[in-house]
Amino acid sequence: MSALRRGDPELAALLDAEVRDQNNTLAMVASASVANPSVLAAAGSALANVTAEGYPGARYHPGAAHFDEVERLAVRRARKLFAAQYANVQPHSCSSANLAVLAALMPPGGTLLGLGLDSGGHLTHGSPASVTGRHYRAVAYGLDAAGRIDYGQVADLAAQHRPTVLIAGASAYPRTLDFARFRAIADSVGAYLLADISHIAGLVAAGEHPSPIDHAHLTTTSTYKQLGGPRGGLILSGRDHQAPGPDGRTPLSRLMQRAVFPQNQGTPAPAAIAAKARAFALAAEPAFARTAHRTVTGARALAAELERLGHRVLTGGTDNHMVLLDLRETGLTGVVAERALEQCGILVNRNRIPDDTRPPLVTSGIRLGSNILAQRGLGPEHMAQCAALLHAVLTATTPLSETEFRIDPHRRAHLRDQVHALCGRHPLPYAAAVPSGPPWTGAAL
Ligand code: DSN
Repeated sequence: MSALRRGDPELAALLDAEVRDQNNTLAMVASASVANPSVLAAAGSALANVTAEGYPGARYHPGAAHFDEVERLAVRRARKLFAAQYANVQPHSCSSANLAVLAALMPPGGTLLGLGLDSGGHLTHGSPASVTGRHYRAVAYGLDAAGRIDYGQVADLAAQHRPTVLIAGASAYPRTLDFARFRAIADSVGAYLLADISHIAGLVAAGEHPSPIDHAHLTTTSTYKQLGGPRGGLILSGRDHQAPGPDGRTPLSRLMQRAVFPQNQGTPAPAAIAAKARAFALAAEPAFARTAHRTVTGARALAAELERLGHRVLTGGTDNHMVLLDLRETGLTGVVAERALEQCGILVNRNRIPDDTRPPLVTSGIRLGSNILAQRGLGPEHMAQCAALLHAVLTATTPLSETEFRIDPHRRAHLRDQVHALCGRHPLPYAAAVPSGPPWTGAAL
């Protein structure tokens, strides 16, 4: 950063402002976590200068001796962290990992069964907006009346459609996933089970959520949502790593090696792989487990407090880090709530709720997450204050349309000061390294 500040002050000022804003903003985006400075250092290291396709010991370029060792280290650490038999650390994201897995297991036109996007599924689980919904015959399962995954429906749809791949995983689902039950359904129709744990990987690593590794044939995850790692993805496999692929012969682990490179990606990102190695080591430390516990207990307390304040919490609570709010009774849309909160220094994201009639850019709900709160040291004992701030902003917001609103400027400034003060008492680990600069003004002001 010193070199950047000297050589390109314009860019450096923007990056320093980003750190200051992150530090002074209460980020509750459920799909985000904060990377340790040592992870950021690895991600910005000179390994980024290495171009080397292939795998350790079998590259298509010279000069990869250190990268080979780094990739082996990342694989070893990933396997140990998740008690897996197989790991591929090269996917550039979990979406890339999912596309690689699906392409390896199914020809175009094959059938996959995944949680519908409107029920909290992910784009790559068969949404029509993704190639997974266009290249495959995607069937969606959904939720029951209580907002929980309807396992009976999953079993019925599996029996009816005989999918090649069943996906267990979600982007907006606050309850525990029953991987054993998913596997029993997959086995009943001879399907492969893919577990996408992008949102809960940190909880799985820390033992705060049951692990899918030995239930699913393959498990995928992103490395930044909850692991505090770099932008990137990971493929894992447990007891089924040598189970045969669709040809009846090739072990799944070998299939995955080819699926990532050369079938779906070219050159890996060596510095990102180094950063993954660092993040996996940190995630194995006791401090990470303590943070994961705080993440879950904090989310539970936040959900309870928001309910007490009269908000409608989907499923009535949470088992993980995520709290979903149905805003329909408040008169606010998801986008209005998101923008009003951002103006007061709180980051959450708009989210569709089951049977939402509003489009994805508007929505009738918001999704909150406790990952970064817990990383700042904010646990259950702080959630009454966090919920009060959320409540104060939402009740101070007057909707003018589905996308426009008004908040009294004095009230907004007062709330922003309160958020700022809370953040100041619980700073992010790297914030002190950044020179002071103009005070935070709020991105949407
Ligand atoms: N999948 C998106 C989310 O859940 O927010 C971004 O990673």
